[in-house]
Amino acid sequence: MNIIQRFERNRVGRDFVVGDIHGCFDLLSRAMDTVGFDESCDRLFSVGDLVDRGPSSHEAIDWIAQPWFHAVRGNHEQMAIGVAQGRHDHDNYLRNGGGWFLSLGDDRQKLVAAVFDTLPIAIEIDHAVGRIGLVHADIWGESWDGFLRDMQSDLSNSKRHKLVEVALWSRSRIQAHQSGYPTSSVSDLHAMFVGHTPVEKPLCLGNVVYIDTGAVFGRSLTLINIADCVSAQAEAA
Ligand SMILES: [Mn+2]
Repeated sequence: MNIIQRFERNRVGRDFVVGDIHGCFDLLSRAMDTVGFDESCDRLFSVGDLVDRGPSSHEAIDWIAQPWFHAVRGNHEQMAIGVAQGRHDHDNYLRNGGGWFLSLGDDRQKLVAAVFDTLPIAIEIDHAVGRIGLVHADIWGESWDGFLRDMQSDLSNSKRHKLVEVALWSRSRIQAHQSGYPTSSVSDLHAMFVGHTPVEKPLCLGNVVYIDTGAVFGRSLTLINIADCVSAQAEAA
């Protein structure tokens, strides 16, 4: 399993981050047109959950193949991998919008799952605003470097499984916020972008930015130029 993929600073173009796509690639294309996305120099980073529920999940592997498109793994990609490996319940995946995947032949399922299996748990970007982290749901603990160190250390399978569960499924931080508890920032990063839990508009909890604005539920797809997240944080502070 690929834990972390690191990117050097983009000195020629812009870096964007997009919320959970869930098969709404038509919305993504339109959002990219709006910002004048330039495939020759700009980069697009995704917080995962490219597939399920929406109309065009089958396009995901074509997007992943683009040299300017980089995604972390979401729990929905993980479910597809689990189905192809005989570890995840079909009915459960069907209820979660995986019908498009379940209707593929065995060979095609294995091929698509192998592509999803290349997606890292975390992405780190060196950006002019500072160090940027992406993970689908959250990290364990309050240190980015500590979490990555733990993930890459010599762990038992069950301990690693727990850390992956947090990265792909956790809602603890936002639920604590919704219950009125104070939230803290993640150290070692300027900002950490996450998806997974739909919010009405991008929400900053400390330096953790929630950007799944429910595109597949008829709300909006959030596409952010990372250079603008200096002001986003200032507004939230
Ligand atoms: Mn998710």
